[in-house]
Amino acid sequence: MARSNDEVAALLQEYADLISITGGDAFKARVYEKAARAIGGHHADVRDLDAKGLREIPGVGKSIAEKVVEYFRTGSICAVDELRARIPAGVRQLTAIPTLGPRKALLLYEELGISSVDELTEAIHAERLRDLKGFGPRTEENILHGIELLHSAGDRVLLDVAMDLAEEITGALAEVTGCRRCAYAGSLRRVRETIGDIDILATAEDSASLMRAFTELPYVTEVIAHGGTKTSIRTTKGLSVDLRVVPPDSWGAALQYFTGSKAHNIRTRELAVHQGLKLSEYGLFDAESGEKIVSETEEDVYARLGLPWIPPTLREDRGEIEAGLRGELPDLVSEADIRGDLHTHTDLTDGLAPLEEMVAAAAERGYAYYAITDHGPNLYMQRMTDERMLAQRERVRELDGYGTRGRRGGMWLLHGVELNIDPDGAVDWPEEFLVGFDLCVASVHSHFNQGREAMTRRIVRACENPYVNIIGHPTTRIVGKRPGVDADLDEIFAACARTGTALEINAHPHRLDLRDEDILRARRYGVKFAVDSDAHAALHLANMRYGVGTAQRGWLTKDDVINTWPRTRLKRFLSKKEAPCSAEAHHEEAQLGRRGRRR
Ligand code: DGT
Ligand code: CA
Ligand code: CA
Ligand code: ZN
Repeated sequence: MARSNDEVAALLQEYADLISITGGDAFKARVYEKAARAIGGHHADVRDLDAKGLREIPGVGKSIAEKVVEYFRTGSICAVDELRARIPAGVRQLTAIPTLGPRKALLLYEELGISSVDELTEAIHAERLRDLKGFGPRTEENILHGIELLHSAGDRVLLDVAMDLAEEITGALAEVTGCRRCAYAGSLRRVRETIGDIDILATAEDSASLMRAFTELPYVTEVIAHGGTKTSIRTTKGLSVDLRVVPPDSWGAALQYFTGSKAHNIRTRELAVHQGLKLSEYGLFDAESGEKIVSETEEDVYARLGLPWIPPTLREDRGEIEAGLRGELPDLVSEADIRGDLHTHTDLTDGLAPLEEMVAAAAERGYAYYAITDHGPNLYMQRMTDERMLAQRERVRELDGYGTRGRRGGMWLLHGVELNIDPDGAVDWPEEFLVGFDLCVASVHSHFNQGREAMTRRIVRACENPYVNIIGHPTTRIVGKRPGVDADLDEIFAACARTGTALEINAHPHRLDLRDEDILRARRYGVKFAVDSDAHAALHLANMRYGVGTAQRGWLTKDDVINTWPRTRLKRFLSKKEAPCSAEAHHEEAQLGRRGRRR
């Protein structure tokens, strides 16, 4: 894992933002933005590269390479510091509002002297923005919404940021002499989309050495509390981490308690009371005698409560207790069930890696099939043409069966596309051209603010296209940054079920779209799902785990997720839409399914 790549990427992105805010060269800002993405997605740790090695990364030129080297030598980049100094802190605070661009932020500062989010809220309510060029009532509404998002995101961080840190910490603590067990709990173990703080649990002979090692980790910026059973630190990412050390015979009870959620715990505690037990962070006890009951594993704890072990991703008090008591917990899809990835990019459009590299990385993950879905021509700046797409198809066909040696059959490569759903619901190519693809993902990439009815119609129409197999990142939300589109999701779910179109669960930690609550709803319509990485670099294929976690939070089983299916079943799913009178054929298949095949 290359944490330094993320650091450098964040710094270059900030530089790009600063260039925009200061009214600098827009082209230059884009160059830095692109380099930030390339470095963030680069497979090797950039800390280990010299200027020459850095320049081999696509989009990284001489001056960027020098800045990166400077960063590792001195801990900062002079040019970034200079621009930082030119921007009042208040303006930078304004740009944290997801729906407010850098230019507007600067304008607000220069014209109205607004230099904080609170001042901006006040100014909007006092209608002081009305006289500014480019600020209509619509903009005001957008900004207010952005402020709301900013506040609701609070200090929470994205799932992958917390996961990387937690794995590093548990890895380091497991090395400390005397550490017997060490694991992360809390919202992270439940795979929530954002994480407030990391909760780590350990058992050890001697808690003192573990606690000391914890406070001495290199990325600790502050020790908030230091004790024998609980220590809290803050890290360079601003994220806090709690470490609790418990006796080995309380491990199960403690892990259950600190995994939460709080709502789930309240229910399990009620069950305990009914059994004459007491369940707390200190362990499981007999309520009458106060005697501690050995609870080395979570299975022990749940069994004492009359429940099967409940997967952490279900522990939100959304019916899992009732289902457990009835013995009807879903057999959740797991990462090991995933046989392939159906939405990925290459450097033919905005991906960073060439086709061969992506395919090799997919084979490395043991996939049985893999779809390449670069953008169609309607997405601006992607420069896609029929010829380029067909040339890519040739190369995909040549690679089909990749990795045959030493393995049965090799990998089935699907040549697909990510189509752009235009404001009317039409897509990039006519049917004659679409028929040549093995699979079509279709996604909304622009015009996010259409009205509810138009947006619903737009997506439903895409579902009705006989060549569209998957709706990519269906709501287009960006976690903590952009709300999902306003559409009648129920109508879309029904359309997906009716037309045999799968809904994507985009696994990128910035997206996680559909999100858990939407999945729970969609599932009731009998919709099928595709959990996809939407990888733009080989490294991103590993984001699959976050998509699977989200699918689990939506209670999905293998049968619900098309990319767990064997090839033949997937092939049938992808082709049946194209059959004439597909709706009827569909209906017929459903009937047959119910009655069993007669022949
Ligand atoms: P976060 O950190 O906001 O992302 O969410 P969590 O779920 O990790 O919450 P956190 O860190 O405050 O606490 C970790 C777990 O400890 C939580 O999931 C359940 C348990 N817990 C904390 N406070 C309470 C409480 O007041 N009652 C009960 N029953 N459990 C609690
Ligand atoms: Ca937590
Ligand atoms: Ca906590
Ligand atoms: Zn994509």
